[in-house]
Amino acid sequence: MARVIGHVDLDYFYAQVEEVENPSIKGRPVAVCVFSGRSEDSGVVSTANYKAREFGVRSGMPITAAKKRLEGKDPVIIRMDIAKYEAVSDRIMELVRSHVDVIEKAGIDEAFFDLTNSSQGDYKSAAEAAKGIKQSILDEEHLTCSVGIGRTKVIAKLASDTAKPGGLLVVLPESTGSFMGGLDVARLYGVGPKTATTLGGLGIKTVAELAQADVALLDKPFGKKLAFYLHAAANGDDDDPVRENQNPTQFSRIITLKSDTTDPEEAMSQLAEAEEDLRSKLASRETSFRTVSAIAILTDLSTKTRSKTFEMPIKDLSTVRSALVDLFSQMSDSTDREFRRVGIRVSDLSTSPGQKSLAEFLESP
Ligand code: TTP
Ligand code: CA
Repeated sequence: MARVIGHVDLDYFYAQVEEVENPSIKGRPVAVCVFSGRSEDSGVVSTANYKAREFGVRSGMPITAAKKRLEGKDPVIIRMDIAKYEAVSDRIMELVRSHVDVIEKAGIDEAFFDLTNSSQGDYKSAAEAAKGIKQSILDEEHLTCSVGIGRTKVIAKLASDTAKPGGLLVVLPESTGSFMGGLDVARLYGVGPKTATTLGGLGIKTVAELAQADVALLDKPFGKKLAFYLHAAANGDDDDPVRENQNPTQFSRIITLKSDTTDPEEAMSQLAEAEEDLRSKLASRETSFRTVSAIAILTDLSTKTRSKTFEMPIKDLSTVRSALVDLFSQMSDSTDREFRRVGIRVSDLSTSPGQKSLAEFLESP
């Protein structure tokens, strides 16, 4: 049976999350920036929405350069808030997980997935599943993404890149050669600028040229392992499987409150479903945590977190509910603003079956 591999990648991720949170900025050029704090505008652009890209703003560009390009264009310059994007990322990964056989997170806004079993190798049914993924990310998070499907990770990633922004591209196994052949080798997954330059030196510029190259020719500059991978990748034959990420470092859930509040108890009561979700996730993986954090996104959209670390690993989230209420109280005491969204994060994870929960530990003689 042909393998059916997918790749999903969110469009202009950090900037799109900011647009969703504040729709009034849509249509204006948006740059999400990391301010280094050295001087007022020192730092770089993390990402920009497509409107800002039209004016030449790119990831990695100094903030001063981006501001110059956006002068008079009614720009929105936003401070990067990684905790917020991580929380959205976690929710999206869980959403995708519910549609696929296996998922491998490959970055904050991208993942590979395997649909071989559930589609029985049928690309039509895989295309329907991909549409379902796109639609549920749009319904639940109001975010657009690009999805690619093919028989390897390399093909799937190339397909999602090609479909960007907002598209879906299914590369049938029999169309692999015609899809990939003409592309620049630099677009292959795992080929960075250095590898591309070395390949160029060997007269190899397109994927088709790499596919037809003698592997022995590639051995010398790249070593056997990379040479083999490059050749197989160009032929659409690499067999790298989609692997579940074994060791997540944290789990979190964030919700939007029905109305803004400063009341910690109210925040916790609206978090009940999210808390249950986290609790069952920890239980199903036999995972304990040592640190619990309360997350609040305030009415000015700033994100605050407060954490507490315990000496013993905790198995059951419900035993730390009062600690969470305390953390939310400390946050509401430290600001005049109300909570707009709230969340819970558990981290310092450990997995060892048979571990005692805090309650069991306290009750044991
Ligand atoms: P990308 O997927 O590379 O970019 P993107 O999602 O902003 O845009 P595209 O529509 O082209 O996919 O990166 C994902 C996020 O990672 C991005 O939103 C911000 C962050 N990032 C940085 O912080 N610095 C960088 O140099 C790059 C490339 C990305
Ligand atoms: Ca992206």
